[in-house]
Amino acid sequence: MHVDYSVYLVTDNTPAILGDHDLVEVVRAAVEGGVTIVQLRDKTSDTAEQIRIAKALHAVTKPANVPLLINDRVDVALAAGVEGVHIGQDDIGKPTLQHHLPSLKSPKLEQGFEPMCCSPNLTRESDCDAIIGVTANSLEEAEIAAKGGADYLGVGTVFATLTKENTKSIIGTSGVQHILSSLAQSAPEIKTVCIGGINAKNCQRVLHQTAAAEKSLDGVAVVSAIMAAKDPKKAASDLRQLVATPPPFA
Ligand code: TZP
Ligand code: MG
Repeated sequence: MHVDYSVYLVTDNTPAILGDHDLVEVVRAAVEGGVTIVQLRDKTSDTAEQIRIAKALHAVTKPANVPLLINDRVDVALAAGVEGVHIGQDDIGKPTLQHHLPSLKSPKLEQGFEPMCCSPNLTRESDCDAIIGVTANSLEEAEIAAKGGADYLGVGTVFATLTKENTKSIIGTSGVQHILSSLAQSAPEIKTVCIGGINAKNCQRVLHQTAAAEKSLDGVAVVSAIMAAKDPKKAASDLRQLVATPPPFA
């Protein structure tokens, strides 16, 4: 499955970000504007509500061929039949990640742990093709996730952000570059996006500064730059265009 990571939207349903907008309508506008992949990140809704939202988002993303991933919740992803999951280091912990990531990727069932598949109805042996993403705040975390078989890494936090206040570490563009340089040797195939404080003003600079590494980013992941925008469609389309264009100072 070819996945375009260039403009990666991570949702947020908190009033501080979403205001009085409707989540599904914001994602619809963002997809129309050109986001290439979407992650449902919902820290407040219960399981049934998350499945309902995931299905509503999938009705928007699937016809546009935009993959939908669910943050943390393999069960929600399976129930909604979406394309994958994104797993945060804080959410399941390093030893668990190290242990379970290979079984998530493996087409073989491991005891007590269902591998993620595009649809719960698919034959797991043959059709397991889920996208698995993992957050990496450091080189160590990146290497563990890469060894475990992650398809992509969300590298960050690049810049301070109000969206996720308890972020462990701000690594800046130099931190991203450090991780990319090492991955160029150890996991050249793995895809990478950066996250944390990325917006239309800084995305080209971030891509440019980190591309000095032997491995360049495959895209930028944003929450507030689209979810909190007055016009999410325009915000998405601006980002898409900026990411595809070499910066004027290059
Ligand atoms: N993980 C690291 S930073 C972050 C997440 C989910 C939030 C990024 O939000 P924003 O609004 O794009 O800075
Ligand atoms: Mg998480």
